[in-house]
Amino acid sequence: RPKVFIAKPIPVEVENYIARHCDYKKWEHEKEIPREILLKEVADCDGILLTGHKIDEELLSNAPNLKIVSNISVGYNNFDIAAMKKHNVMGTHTPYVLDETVADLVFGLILASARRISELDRFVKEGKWEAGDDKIFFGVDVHHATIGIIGMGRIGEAIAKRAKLGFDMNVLYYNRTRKTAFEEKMGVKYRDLEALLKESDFIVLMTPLTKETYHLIDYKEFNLMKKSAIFINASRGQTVNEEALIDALQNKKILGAGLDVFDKEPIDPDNPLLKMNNVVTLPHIGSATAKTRFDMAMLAAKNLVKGVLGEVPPNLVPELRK
Ligand code: 8YV
Repeated sequence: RPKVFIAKPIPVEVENYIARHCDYKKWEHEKEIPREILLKEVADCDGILLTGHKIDEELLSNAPNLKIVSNISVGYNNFDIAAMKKHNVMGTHTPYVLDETVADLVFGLILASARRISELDRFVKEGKWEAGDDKIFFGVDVHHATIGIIGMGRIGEAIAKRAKLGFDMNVLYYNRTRKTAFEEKMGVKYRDLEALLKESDFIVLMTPLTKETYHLIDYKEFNLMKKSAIFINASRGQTVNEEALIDALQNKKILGAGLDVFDKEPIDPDNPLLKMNNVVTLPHIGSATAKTRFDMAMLAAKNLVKGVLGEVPPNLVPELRK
């Protein structure tokens, strides 16, 4: 039977599925597995199930039997694709099952930022609410505003649908490739990045992290945004230059931000973003509902089992398809 290593806790049903096909060992603790232990555990494995751990030359040359790394996540910027090709190791991710859940969270960030929900929740709980002029609570409208979505993949489309059908927004998008069928179906409009940044009230970054999208949003891009713009990121922290974001917020180049992801996660407690009332911060919870995380783990397990049995798994990442 193939040998696999499960590098993070998963639901028991998913573990039972793996047990039907493989011998396995697992990391059972909530705290992340230390790198040295991971390296040791995978040395004789045919497959690994994990989320976000770096898959690089060091790990791959340490695991000569490895056939597949199955990521429980849609993003796979933890894969060194060149090294995986060299070692002939397959890599899979979990598309589709989290799209709607992440899109919901993006709208949570949009609403929380625009209507200052987190800030005013703290205000009420701190006993500061007094009768009188309530102008101090004013926010900005989401409905009918212009939203610019950068990265019109599966999740981008789910956000666009909510924006259009739920909030009657003017929806702009920027993407590597134009999606004309989706434009026609949903009434969304393509813009180049510069035009999108200039026109949008809400700018949503929803692109995978690649060499091309690293620091896609930098000083120059923040300078193009409206002073009233709200910036939302639920993709990866490194798609934006965090120093430029902090500068834009400190110097009032934009109105606010809603952030689920950061340059360094967990974020340093002394990061200036944590001191700003106009910034909503979340601990990378885009896909974090029990159902969606279950579906992601099960999909990843199915990919893993296919891979260790020598078959082509359904969600092989595009860069590793033959
Ligand atoms: C993570 C994500 O997988 O899917 C992704 O790309 O960023 C998340 O869903 C999640 O943080 C796993 O714990």
